[in-house]
Amino acid sequence: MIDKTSPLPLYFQIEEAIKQKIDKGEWESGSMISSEREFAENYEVSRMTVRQAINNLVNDGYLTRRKGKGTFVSGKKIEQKLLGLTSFTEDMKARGYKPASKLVSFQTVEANHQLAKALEISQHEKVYEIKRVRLANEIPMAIETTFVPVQLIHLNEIHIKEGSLYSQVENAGFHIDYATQSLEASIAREAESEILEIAKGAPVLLIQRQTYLTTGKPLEVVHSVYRGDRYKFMIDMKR
Ligand code: 16G
Repeated sequence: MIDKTSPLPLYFQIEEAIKQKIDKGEWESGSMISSEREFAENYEVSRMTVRQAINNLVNDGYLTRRKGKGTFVSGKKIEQKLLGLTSFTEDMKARGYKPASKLVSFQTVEANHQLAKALEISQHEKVYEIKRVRLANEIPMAIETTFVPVQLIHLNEIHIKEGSLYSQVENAGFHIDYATQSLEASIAREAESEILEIAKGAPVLLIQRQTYLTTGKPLEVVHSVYRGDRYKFMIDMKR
């Protein structure tokens, strides 16, 4: 399986061999993989070589390291289409995951210049600032900070904690129309890495969404940090 005469680097060959086992389902998600030492003995390579292959697979999201426990096969990445305007709750339910939120903070703050402009309100007007960790099957997926004008809608903290923002908005009789969204690559800072249970410096996706109601009024400005190892965004294109 490992060909020492091949021009392909050994760590790369090991990486490919492990990927194949995961893709074929021979190694189930959630199962623990052998130790570096065992791999090194099996493949007759150095532990350094094994470590490099495993590091790459962790960075690509195939494997997950849990402190003091070992290295495990990750679940499949969550694929999210960037076509329909959906909520986190809807996205997770559609994939058979149980959505949940950890409410970090729920408060009203004064809009600064930038936020006021985006939400089309006057500066210093009150906005809800909601910080949530979004979970799927109890695994943290993203950190979200949402700003909603207080004058637009009264939000219920308990509902935000236990349910969905979009359902609360729609139950209040508003219709969500469209959103503009940007995605960019970044790395997890220390605080983010702790919340998301990933290594500091691990890849993350920064997403900003601005959502509008059918009345044309902005509903929300959202800054989110998504785990790069668990998320894959899909875009359909047509010529
Ligand atoms: C998604 C949206 C976010 C929205 C939230 C509502 C992205 C990047 N963001 O997470 O803008 O506020 O859904 O979710 O997709 P909820 O209705 O479950 O609270």
